[in-house]
Amino acid sequence: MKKTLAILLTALLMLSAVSALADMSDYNIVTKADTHKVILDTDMGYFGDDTYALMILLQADKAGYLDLLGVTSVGANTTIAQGTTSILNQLEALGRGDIPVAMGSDVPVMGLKTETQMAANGLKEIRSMANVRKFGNTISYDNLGELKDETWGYSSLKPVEETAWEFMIEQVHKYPGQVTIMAIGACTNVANAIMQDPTFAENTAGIYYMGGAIDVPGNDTPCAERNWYYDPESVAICLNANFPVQVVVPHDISYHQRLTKDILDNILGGGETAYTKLIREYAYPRFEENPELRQRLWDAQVPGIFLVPDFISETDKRDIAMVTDLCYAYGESVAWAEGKGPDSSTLCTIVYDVDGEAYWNFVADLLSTEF
Ligand SMILES: [Ca+2]
Repeated sequence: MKKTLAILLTALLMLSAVSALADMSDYNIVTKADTHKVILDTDMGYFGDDTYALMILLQADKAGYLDLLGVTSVGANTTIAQGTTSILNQLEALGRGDIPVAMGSDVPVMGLKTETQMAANGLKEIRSMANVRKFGNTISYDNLGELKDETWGYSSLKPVEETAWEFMIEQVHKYPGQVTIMAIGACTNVANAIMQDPTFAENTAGIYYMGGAIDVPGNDTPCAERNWYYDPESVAICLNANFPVQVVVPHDISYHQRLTKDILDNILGGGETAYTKLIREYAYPRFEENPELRQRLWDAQVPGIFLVPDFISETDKRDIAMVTDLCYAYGESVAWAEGKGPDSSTLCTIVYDVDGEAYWNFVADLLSTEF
């Protein structure tokens, strides 16, 4: 009798596992781990859009949809020290200490502009720039001083010895033609990789950026979006490098894609996983307190359109160039119709929007499934 019950229970468990996976088979996932490797280059915080991008990649890695080779920290929204700590803490909380973390740079390739230079051109000094200027090398990922996040503290995980760009170069040559860089912070690390190794870009599978403001005003200045404003020269270096593919998810997408309580309810309504547990603990309370909250999303769309390009609802090819002259337009991504840009511009695929409902149903299924 006991044996029959055990068989029955096993059969039921298998059935539920199959049905969980069957949900995923509804999606047209075009990538697989054998051939699609990813490095996430991120200005990570806690439960901003970078966290969702990381979670999607970790689960896609676990499911065999792609191979997440590592996560690298870069400037833009945060300092390297803070960003590295955030990556390590969240990887540890999600039980993914197996993913290598490499530290990059929060100092733009041409250095930070001086306060005088910025003021003279009406340019805004954002908080992370001020923090890099103020704290510089006095902080590290395991000693953040007054920038320490008291809720999270420090992780027991450690970054690897290599710099972010050394890690990128090494991995790209290990898997030529297979590694996609997802640059969801400033482009400093990627530019450093390009400058250190002239064959770097051509040996990748391509680059997906979150950056630039195409048909909308910037969010740091009227001209410039945060990630690309932080280090415009690095963006120019990347755009001019010979990546086989350049895909841009610009600031424009955040006008359409917002995280809502309904979306989180949908994610939390599925099976319980390390991901849903963390979301319930750290993300959900803000939405419970204010059910009308609509959190802007930028980076969170990047991994999903890589896995399932069918989610893309509005796209275009444009010639893009970056303004690096020190003037009011510093950091502006200028875009022309295909073939109409100057010689120094680069043809990029722009993703303005996704089918949000399908996208977040996918994320809910992905994050609430045990793979
Ligand atoms: Ca980011």
